[in-house]
Amino acid sequence: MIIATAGHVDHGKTTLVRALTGVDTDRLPEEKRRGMSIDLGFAYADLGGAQPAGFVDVPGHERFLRNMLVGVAAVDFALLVVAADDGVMPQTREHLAVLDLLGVRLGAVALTKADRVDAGRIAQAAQQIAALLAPTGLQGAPVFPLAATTGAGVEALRMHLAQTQRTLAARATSGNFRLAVDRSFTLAGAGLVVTGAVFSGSARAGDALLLSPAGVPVRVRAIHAHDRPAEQASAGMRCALNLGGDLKRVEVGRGDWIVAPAAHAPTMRIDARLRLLPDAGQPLAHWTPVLLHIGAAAQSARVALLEGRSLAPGGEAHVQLVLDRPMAALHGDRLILRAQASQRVIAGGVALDPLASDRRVARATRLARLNALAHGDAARALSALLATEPQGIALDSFVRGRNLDAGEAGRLRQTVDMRVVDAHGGMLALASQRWRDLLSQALAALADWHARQPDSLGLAESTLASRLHAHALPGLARAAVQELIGQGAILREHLLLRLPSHRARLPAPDEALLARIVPLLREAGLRPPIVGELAAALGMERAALIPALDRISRLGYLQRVAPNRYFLPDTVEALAAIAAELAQASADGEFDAIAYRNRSGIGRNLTIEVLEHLDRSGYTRFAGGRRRMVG
Ligand SMILES: Nc1nc2c(ncn2[C@@H]2O[C@H](COP(=O)(O)OP(=O)(O)O)[C@@H](O)[C@H]2O)c(=O)[nH]1
Ligand SMILES: [Mg+2]
Repeated sequence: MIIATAGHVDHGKTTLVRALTGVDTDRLPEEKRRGMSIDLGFAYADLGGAQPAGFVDVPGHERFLRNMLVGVAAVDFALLVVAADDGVMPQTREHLAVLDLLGVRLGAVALTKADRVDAGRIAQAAQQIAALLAPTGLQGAPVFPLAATTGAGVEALRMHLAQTQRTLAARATSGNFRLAVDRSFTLAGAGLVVTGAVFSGSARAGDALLLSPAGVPVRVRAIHAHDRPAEQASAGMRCALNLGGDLKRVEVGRGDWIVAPAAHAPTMRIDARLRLLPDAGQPLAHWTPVLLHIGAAAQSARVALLEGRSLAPGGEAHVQLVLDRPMAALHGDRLILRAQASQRVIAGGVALDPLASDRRVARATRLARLNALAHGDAARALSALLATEPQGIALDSFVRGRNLDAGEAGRLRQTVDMRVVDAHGGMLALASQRWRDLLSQALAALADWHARQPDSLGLAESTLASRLHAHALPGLARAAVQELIGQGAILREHLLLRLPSHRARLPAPDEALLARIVPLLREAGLRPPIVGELAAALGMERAALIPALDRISRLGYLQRVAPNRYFLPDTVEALAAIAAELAQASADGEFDAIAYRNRSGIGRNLTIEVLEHLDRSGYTRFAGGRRRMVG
């Protein structure tokens, strides 16, 4: 269990932590001199649980709010400290607002300096505090009047903490490992040590992790959890990791994350649900500059409003946070915003889409998307998302943004009624119904073609793909066609697709002519005769042959590769196979025309014509004097 203090400066936070743990957390010389906490203090105390409880003592002075925000970023329990003589003060309110925005629901109030006031004042202060807590997540938290300097009343608080620790369920270690670094230092003989709270997952000595958002590989050498050597660092613990790796050229410190590679997702745009505090002062305008805090990190950002022209104090809205440099964030991360001018906390919320796009999408679509993402359960979120995205969802980035580990991602694929397609270098998830629609569209488009062009053998794959309502993603249309071919619902003959029931018929004279042409072309192998030679062999006029060849080609029985030369579809496929072999055999997957000429033996001029035909037919792509296979 991690417990953090909160409250106004001089109300007795540090004194209380010392009374509970025996540790003076004001360890900096400047803190000693000024008698005031500046940075975070850490202490551990055995409350009788399986593990010591971790205490984070935060500074109360408004100038050190940045440090306070780091201290409370990952707490199970908030200890709000209010001096009985002063009562509620500005940082009492501000710290409470922060705890509320972070979603902290477990806590207690220490009413300190009870030795300085009478019972009437204690009752009055307790009442004031209860009213302050009422609209927050800490509503009804118990109040413990005490004097930390004498120890009076401290035992009751300690027993309450021990009782809470016993009943607090161990935090689920789901997700991939993430630790928010709040300190780093070098230990003689050991090297770099970072400390911080583990937000999710677990790690063991020997694990290969990443420094995020920088992306530098590190290795865990040793682990301390709650001040003791440990096998494992798990969610809900404060840990120190001794790290190895090539860390000479990088600075590691507060605000960095140490994460499992699967949780590394630096981002420049975060879509979030935001709540503006009732006492934020003024409405939040579009493009307001802010300081954004996530975990132990803070950096400047702009708030782009996704709904409405401005957000009124006390209101909630979807926003996009636009960053000036990459930040590590994942779905569900709590965020706090401070006004850049006043440095005051003005708003907070939760990250919904950490890998948000800058694509301009219709407002309604975008809001539907964010509402889908707001589901706490990943399977429900994905199902809702699939309903809003007919072109599919990039499954890998959903899984990464949601911080699902391999097991969770596997279960997701089993639970959600979806079809996952390998399209264009990534896994695309589609609602099952949408996939079935796509398949029936393909069959309908083909049937329609056959009805209109009964003489044609069929449709080229690219033409069929362009007739599906999935133009934005050619890979998706191709996957649908492949699936139908695999099922036998569509046949591929030569380069053309047709329904199994379709039998194309040429007009009788053309059919008779084709029957004489096929053997002549076949006999010529990879290098069919030019039209003049073909006409001579058939005993026909060249001028009469050309229109017949064009008619036959339009229906797919021949292919016009060059103005003067017609090929059998089989021959074109054989020529494409040669291209594929050359590409396969070359290190970079590319080949040039000379290699093709040498391999095919069809001569220089015909090589160029054939290769250009393969480009046009979608077999190959030409760039920089070389070709590679498509798909
Ligand atoms: N009389 C009395 N003084 C206290 C009590 N708790 C703290 N103090 C004094 O209040 C001053 C500020 O305490 P400190 O713990 O530094 O406050 P923080 O700024 O909230 O950490 C110190 O001089 C403490 O000795 C208490 O319960 N009774
Ligand atoms: Mg202090």
